[in-house]
Amino acid sequence: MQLAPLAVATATAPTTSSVAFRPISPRLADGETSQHQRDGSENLDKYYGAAQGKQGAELLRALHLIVRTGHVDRGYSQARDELFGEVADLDGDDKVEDMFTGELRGPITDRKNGFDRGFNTEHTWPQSKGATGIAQSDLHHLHPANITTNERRGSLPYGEVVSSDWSVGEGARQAQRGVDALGKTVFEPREDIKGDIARGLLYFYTRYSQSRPSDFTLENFRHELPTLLAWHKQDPVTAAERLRNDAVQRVQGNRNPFVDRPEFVDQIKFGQLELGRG
Ligand SMILES: [Ca+2]
Ligand SMILES: [Ca+2]
Repeated sequence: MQLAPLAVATATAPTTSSVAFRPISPRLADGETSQHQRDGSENLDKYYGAAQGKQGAELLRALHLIVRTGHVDRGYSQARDELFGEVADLDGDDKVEDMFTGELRGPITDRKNGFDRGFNTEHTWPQSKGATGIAQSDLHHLHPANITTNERRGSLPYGEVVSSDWSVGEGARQAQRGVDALGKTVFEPREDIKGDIARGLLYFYTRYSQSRPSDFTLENFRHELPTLLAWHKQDPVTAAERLRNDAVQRVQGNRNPFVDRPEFVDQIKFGQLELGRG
């Protein structure tokens, strides 16, 4: 089903901006729980109130309005500093993981010393495929990454490699490039990040597929979607991912619904959506 034009739905935008998320310490103490756990479900029930009882494209549109409400563009430089200094270092030990293999490096406290230690910022939805403007600095789909590995990924779709031509790391922490079962060149990261990537990309589609930043294309997403739905199940949401969602919300003012409510993925029925042009 085709989504209704955004302008129609805007008039009935939910009042999600009135839901206050209590700011918490940027550095979490040992054993400190996420806001999700600490506040119970009441705040999240309010945040997702307009999505209640909806399914399919209707649910997708409700979530689009929810996640764009209150979303502030901090700018790309500031966003990357927040990424390296806080969002990717919630335990505050100044060590940051390469998203692709889980390799830890430090001390890293901002994008500059991250770069000095060989890490830059991976856009899981590539900049060349539409991560531009506010989407370029949207932390829900950004992760610190080893610069060399990130170059190998380039703007390839994510997928399951069946025949590899390049790899780094071992076992469950291996990242590799190669062809998938359909013969397309894809990039496969370590196991533990697969669900995180899936939820980030499903968020990106929900957030931007109607507003369509410049260069926006569904070229990768169309190919990735079946894999992302599998990865979402295979690597379910962890406490660390919920903490990250809280941290991103503190920085830019919106949340990833698929981290808070993993069941939304099934309820939207992504596989049955008409993804639209591009
Ligand atoms: Ca850390
Ligand atoms: Ca994970």
